[in-house]
Amino acid sequence: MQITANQLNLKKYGAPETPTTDGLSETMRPFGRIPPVPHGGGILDIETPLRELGEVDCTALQDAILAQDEAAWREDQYRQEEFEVHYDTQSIVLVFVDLERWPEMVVSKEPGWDRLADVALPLMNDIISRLYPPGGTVIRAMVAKLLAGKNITPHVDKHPSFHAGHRIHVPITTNSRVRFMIDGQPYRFKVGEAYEINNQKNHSVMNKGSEDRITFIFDYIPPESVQESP
Ligand SMILES: O=C(O)CCC(=O)C(=O)O
Ligand SMILES: [Fe+2]
Repeated sequence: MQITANQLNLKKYGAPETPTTDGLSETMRPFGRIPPVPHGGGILDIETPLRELGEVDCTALQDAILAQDEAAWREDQYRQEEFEVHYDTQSIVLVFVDLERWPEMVVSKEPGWDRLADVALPLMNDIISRLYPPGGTVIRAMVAKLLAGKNITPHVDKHPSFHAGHRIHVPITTNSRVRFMIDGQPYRFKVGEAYEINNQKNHSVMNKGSEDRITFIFDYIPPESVQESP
């Protein structure tokens, strides 16, 4: 699919002069102004704490993430400043949705896009095309590092944008002392597999290990929640 400049609405980095496909496939159209989620709709409940999505090949993304320097991890402080529970994390953000304009979906490219999109897009496309209805929108994509010995305290993701889609986790590094808790149950996520977490249930993460834990996370809104304006 070709995205033209006037379909883009990149608040921070400006629209490109020339039309670009940005490497997107039919399964994803991350940028642009998408009509609002219909009133009373847009709530998606996966009705289970966790869905195991099976094996994925994350080696290229893993290599690219592990090659990032300290500056990349410090470039974007928004998540840890805005969300208290993420205080002990660092992130590299590729795509983010403007929370203030929700339910209008204004999605922007963030600095992590240029760093990681070439390897993150094929992985997202693979997962979406195999497991979810195509033609929706990725509204967030980021790499989240939970520092050694630190926690993400129990919370429910509150903003309505967190309830409109699927939150997918792809572990990049972990250790035997990392636990992901959802609705009171502990889980150990494996590198080489992907998971969908139910972020409407109480969840938290503990990293009691001596190594940082790194996960690639993206939010996919399927097309049923994205209705065209009349
Ligand atoms: O594992 C993480 O870094 C984030 C976990 C979380 O709170 C979420 O995905 O909503
Ligand atoms: Fe969360």
